Amino acid sequence: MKVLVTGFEPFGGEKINPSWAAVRRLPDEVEGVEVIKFQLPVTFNGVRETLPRMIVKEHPDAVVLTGQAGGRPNITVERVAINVMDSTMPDNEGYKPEDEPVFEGALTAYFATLPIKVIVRALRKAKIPASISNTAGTYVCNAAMFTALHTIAVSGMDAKAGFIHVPFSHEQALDKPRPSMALETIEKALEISIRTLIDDLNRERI
Ligand code: PCA
Repeated sequence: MKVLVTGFEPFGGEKINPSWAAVRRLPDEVEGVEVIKFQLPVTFNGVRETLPRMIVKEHPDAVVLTGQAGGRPNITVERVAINVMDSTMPDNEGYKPEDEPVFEGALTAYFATLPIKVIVRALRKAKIPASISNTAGTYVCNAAMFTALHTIAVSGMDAKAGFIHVPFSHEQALDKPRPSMALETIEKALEISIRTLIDDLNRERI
């Protein structure tokens, strides 16, 4: 089995993005499952071009996308991606879409196909604050989640996909009064999420 895990490059004037900073430190193999790590650009066009190519090429059993949700105090596992790009903050290419679809003619929304509640329970059992989020926003993270779920749906693949948002790291919060989490904890949270997902896939396939 193979799991594709992505994080994002920095954006919004930050020097790091804790999602990629944590993903790049993950092991290359978890419970005998290959972990492919990939850094995504924070651009609406970049994710819509890169992700479908990666998913079709790697043909993973699951896709775990991660991104920074600055201001959120805990790990949030997203429930839904919507077919909208709407942003007042430009992406890293200066693009600021208003009320545009991620993919013209596609469904209004896709639910995550990861076992989101099982993941949240596993994180909380490990004493890591985590909850379900019912919105991934309308910026690049939502577009990436929508793109992954749409790609899997239209190509008829049997892969699970979803998105995990992580807070600012302590290092990022040094100069601003915002909630933050240790990068080590974020990394541990992602590893637990991947383990939980693999256990779930194994159970389903017995
Ligand atoms: N967070 C942004 C995009 C990239 C990232 O890490 C978001 O939540 O949309």
